[in-house]
Amino acid sequence: MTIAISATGLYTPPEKITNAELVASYNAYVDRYNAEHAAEIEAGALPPLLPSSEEFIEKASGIKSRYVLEKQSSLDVERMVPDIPERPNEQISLQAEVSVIAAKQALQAAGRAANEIDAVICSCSSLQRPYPAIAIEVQNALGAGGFGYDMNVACSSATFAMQNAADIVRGGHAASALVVNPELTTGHLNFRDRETHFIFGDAAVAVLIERADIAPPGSWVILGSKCQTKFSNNIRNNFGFLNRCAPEWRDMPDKLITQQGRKVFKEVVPLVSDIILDHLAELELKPSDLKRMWLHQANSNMNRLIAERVLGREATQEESPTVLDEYGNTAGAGSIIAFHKYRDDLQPGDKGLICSFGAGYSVGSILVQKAA
Ligand code: CO8
Repeated sequence: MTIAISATGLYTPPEKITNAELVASYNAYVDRYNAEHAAEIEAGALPPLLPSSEEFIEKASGIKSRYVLEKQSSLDVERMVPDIPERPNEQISLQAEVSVIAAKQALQAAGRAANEIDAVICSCSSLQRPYPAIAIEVQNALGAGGFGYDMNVACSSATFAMQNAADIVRGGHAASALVVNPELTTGHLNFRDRETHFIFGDAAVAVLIERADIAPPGSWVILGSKCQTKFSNNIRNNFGFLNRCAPEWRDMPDKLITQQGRKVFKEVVPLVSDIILDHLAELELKPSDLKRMWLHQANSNMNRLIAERVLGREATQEESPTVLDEYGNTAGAGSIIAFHKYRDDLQPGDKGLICSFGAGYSVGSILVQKAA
């Protein structure tokens, strides 16, 4: 059975933080910390905090700004955490709300009514609660049928869920399956950490996966998908339900995202490019068959190297589009935002690659072809 991506949707939060604003806030925090600990620093008992820099951020990552759910408190030196009030159980949860916005866009683009959806998967790097599943809340809010469940594969959440959705449709359990990926990353970002404070932004995406025979014109046939994982501690977040059983460690920085960025960079570039080349070979495709690569949006230098290893030459911006400069790293949503924004100019028969990579490590590669 042939499976297709019928449509996508994107929720972009209304507020944006530029590198200049982010660095000004972080450096004000550093000045205050160093002044407060001047005696210990002077005595050599405590290292001073070092300032962050706009030049470093743009050169090292390619990020110029990011959209966020809540800007003021994230930048407020007194707080440096977004202010997101808890909602009563009777109100739709935030992750379900942003998922529904993205999902409605995808349904409208496909001309599909919500009650024609038979499965909803909510997949993202941080879920706001264990249960009831956000996916079931989205299913209910949309008026979709069938079943829903949540999953988490960090930055590969969307692509792994797309493979699940395609398998559900291929197995005859659904004709239309919806994947939502609400990445509210700033809730788990340490704005007081120089190494990571600039990396992440918030966004939500939705992808509608269907039997190709019912998909609308201009959909994208899935030629194949390949998911691979390899254990690594280099990107880690120790937040979880057992934290309350060891309360002395509950608010430590390891309960937010931490990473060894340089190690990740060095290990993930060859891992991802080899998986893409293997995937192409398995489907008897050549790198030159790819008109476009919608790569995970973590680091523009990483993407340049991966594209170069795959194509055997440097890729143009058109061949490997970037949204990272505007959105920052939106975890699982990055490659889908690129696919959402940069695909309309391609022609029927054109082939492309959606590829995510991140914590786990995890890599999700999906080869697609534009249908007539
Ligand atoms: N400002 C100024 N200087 C800085 C800063 C800063 N903010 N940060 C570090 N430096 C300094 C360092 O101290 C170092 O100085 P020195 O040379 O004197 O020691 C120098 O700059 C170089 O530091 P690095 O080697 O760390 O710099 P890199 O060039 O490696 O760039 C990056 C750092 C940008 C982090 C880069 O390594 C990178 O992007 N790596 C890949 C990371 C990646 O792909 N991660 C995937 C994460 S996505 C995922 O799966 C997580 C999902 C969960 C998301 C939700 C959570 C919120």
